[in-house]
Amino acid sequence: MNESFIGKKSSAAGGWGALKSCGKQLLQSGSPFNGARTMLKANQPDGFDCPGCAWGDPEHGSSFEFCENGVKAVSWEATEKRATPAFFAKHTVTELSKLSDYELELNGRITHPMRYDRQSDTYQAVAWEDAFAEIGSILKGLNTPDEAEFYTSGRASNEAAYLYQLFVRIFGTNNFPDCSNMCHEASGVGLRQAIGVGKGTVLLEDFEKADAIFVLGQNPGTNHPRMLGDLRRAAMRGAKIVVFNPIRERGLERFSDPQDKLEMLHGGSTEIASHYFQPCLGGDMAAVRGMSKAVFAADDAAIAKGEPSVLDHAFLDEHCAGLADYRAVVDATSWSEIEDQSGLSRQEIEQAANVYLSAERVICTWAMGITQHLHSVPTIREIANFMFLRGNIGKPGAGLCPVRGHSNVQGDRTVGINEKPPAAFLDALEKEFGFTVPRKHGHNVLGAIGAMLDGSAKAFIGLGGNFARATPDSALVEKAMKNLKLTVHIATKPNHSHLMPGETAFILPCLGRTEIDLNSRGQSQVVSVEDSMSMVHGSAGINRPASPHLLSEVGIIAGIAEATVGSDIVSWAALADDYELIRSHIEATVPGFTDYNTRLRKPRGFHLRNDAAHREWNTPAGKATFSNAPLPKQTVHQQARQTRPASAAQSRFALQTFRSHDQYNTTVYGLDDRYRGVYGERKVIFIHPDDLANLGAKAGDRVDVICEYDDGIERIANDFRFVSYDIPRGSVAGYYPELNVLVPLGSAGEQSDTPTSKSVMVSFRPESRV
Ligand SMILES: Nc1nc2c(c(=O)[nH]1)N[C@H]1C(S)=C(S)[C@@H](COP(=O)(O)OP(=O)(O)OC[C@H]3O[C@@H](n4cnc5c(=O)[nH]c(N)nc54)[C@H](O)[C@@H]3O)O[C@H]1N2
Ligand SMILES: Nc1nc2c(c(=O)[nH]1)N[C@H]1C(S)=C(S)[C@@H](COP(=O)(O)OP(=O)(O)OC[C@H]3O[C@@H](n4cnc5c(=O)[nH]c(N)nc54)[C@H](O)[C@@H]3O)O[C@H]1N2
Ligand SMILES: [Mo]
Repeated sequence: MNESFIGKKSSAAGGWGALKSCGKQLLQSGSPFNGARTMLKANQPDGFDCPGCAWGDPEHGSSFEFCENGVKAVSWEATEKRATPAFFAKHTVTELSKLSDYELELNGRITHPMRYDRQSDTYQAVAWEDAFAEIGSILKGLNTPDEAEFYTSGRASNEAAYLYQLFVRIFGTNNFPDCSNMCHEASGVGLRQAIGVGKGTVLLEDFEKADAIFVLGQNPGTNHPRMLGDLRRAAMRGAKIVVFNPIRERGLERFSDPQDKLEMLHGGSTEIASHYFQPCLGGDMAAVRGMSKAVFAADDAAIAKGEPSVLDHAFLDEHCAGLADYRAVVDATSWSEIEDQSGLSRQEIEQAANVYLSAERVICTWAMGITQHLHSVPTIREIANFMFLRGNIGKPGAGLCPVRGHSNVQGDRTVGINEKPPAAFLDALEKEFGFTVPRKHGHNVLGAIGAMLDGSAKAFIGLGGNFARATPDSALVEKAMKNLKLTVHIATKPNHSHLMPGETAFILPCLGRTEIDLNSRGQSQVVSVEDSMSMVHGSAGINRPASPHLLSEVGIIAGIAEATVGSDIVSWAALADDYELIRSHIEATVPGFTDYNTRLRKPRGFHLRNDAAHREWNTPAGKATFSNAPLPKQTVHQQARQTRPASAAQSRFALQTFRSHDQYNTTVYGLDDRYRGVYGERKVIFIHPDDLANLGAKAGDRVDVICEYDDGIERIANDFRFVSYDIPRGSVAGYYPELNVLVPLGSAGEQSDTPTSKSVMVSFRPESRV
């Protein structure tokens, strides 16, 4: 047995460890000076938007506004390494398929458009015009436009995304599988029902005013490190930070801000969470309901004593619908049900509720720990219910804040990447461009996979991303992709999806965010993005393109569009040559973009109005609407616990698949997870020491992980190793994408259709090879 991959956890997130890692990353990029110069332009008014995450930028930027993971994302793109035609000629696709995600992307930036040659099993350089012509001719030859799937990953700019949806709708389909289907879909669905808009209601400034911040199902130390700076400032001025996370995440415990010179000099750090609760996987709806129960109880007690109500009756009376029904369902939910499902004690939940009750202004943030479950939509509704009780929405320092993932995933949706587009948007498109817009709803991610599996989908175009690795049931999706007539990937670096070529297959390399995008007049073009706080701002690259043969994403989409639908309705070349024209079309068809081109020139851009933040409710009731759903009958965690195995070794667990500190989704930067004390190994399972003992196993033991989902398909992830960890009993955790083979396609969130990547029932068996 070898436990050498288990090491010391960082004592605090950030600090010198983060700076050291930045230095290492810049050196690895092959051009540390260039890298450092590039970073100084990240999230600055005249620079590019950091492709790392969707956290907002402050009004008064510090001299640098980036983080360790921003450095990783940027130096990964600004690498000197190149995947040239010579590289592709040397390695067959079959050979490349055997590489890990990490090894594959290490080969660097793709330099030429490439076409798959089946005979030699290699990708070979192709002229742009030939690629466009062939793609256009295959798309035109389909029986119906609905046989094509148009995927978007959330890094695409507003301009690229808008042009893409326009092309696809002129072509004739609403098939827009989107990375957000696997991400914050439940937040959009739940919030639209509750408050009439599927986005968060807070601004960055609200974090300076909140008395309490509840952070649910999110690991900002790794995934939104700049958010830690805002949480740290809040903690330092005495705001309470209440965390709900089954895992004790380092960044939520202590943080040393690399941007604070004094803290760095003295080796100090700041405590972030004032309260840290560890619910079982999927137990949050019960935990939040418990807090509401405690709030109602406190209200009853106050009234009995002749004291003022603790609820915000002015808000509830004027702005809310459905309070009585909600109260009834809360009363009907027993404490024992709540304790059993959440895994938290009544005392703990009451303690959290007391923080809520003593705060005038509360923000609630959340991410994938909330959105990737079966009952994510009801959970998000429950969070909204809880926040309504004391009017914590639409006032300074308070509100709902789903923290988005990809840097422009929110913007892509705003400008029309949507398989179920609102009628008003389609009407506007029809009016602006004068064509008949397809009205039939299209495919989301699971819909697209279904169509690929049953053979009704024939073509896949990916605007960025790594579809085959990010989706569930990797093995099935791989087979389905290879059966397609056409696969096209618009990408910066090679990834596994490129290695599942359809009958005809292309990789089309594009400029990255950090690179200068020149038009035919030699002018540098600016794109725009929207962050989690609905701020829209410009982004202009500063580096020389990785290869003279690259086109911008907009240029590539324009090329495919021209070859497929011609230029009668839209002059693609003209739009690709002047992004201001694209923005004028956005202004004419999407609400909120008045004077887009002018306002984009302002240093921090502009804010898209959020009606709910102004207490205007675009819901059917015209009010902020309470839900009254019962708790789920059983979470996967409860089911796992209640299954009685023949022997302890066959016990079942609820598995969540999350991110290590050294990855960006399917892009793996390195093999360490410093904050969790794991080094040089990604195939690990975090498990409670007592569960480990019960299995008769030890830390470091090798196991196969078996999915226990009843659809007759065998799903096994081989050769993982146990890490003993502070995690609730019955819940286990490991990394995505290595564990995606276990996530069943058939298990998707109610109403959100999001794969349930945070609750997969599994068991273990000693690794079969030994
Ligand atoms: N460096 C870096 N930054 C990123 C990304 C990246 O991969 N790397 N990805 C980007 C993207 S696309 C996204 S969507 C975001 C993702 O940001 P996160 O949502 O922070 O990502 P995950 O690693 O999936 O972490 C989920 C967290 O939720 C907790 N959790 C899991 N299940 C539950 C549950 O049932 N209840 C509760 N309360 N907690 C739970 C986990 O323990 C973990 O701390 O980050 C974005 N930023
Ligand atoms: N099991 C499990 N599965 C999950 C998740 C999970 O937590 N657990 N999380 C889900 C979530 S939240 C998300 S958002 C999805 C992510 O799914 P995707 O967005 O599809 O995946 P990424 O890994 O972000 O995409 C990486 C690829 O994007 C390309 N790329 C990078 N920069 C650019 C660029 O500027 N332009 C273009 N055109 N391409 C570029 C590179 O070639 C790189 O290989 O995965 C989901 N899948
Ligand atoms: Mo995401």
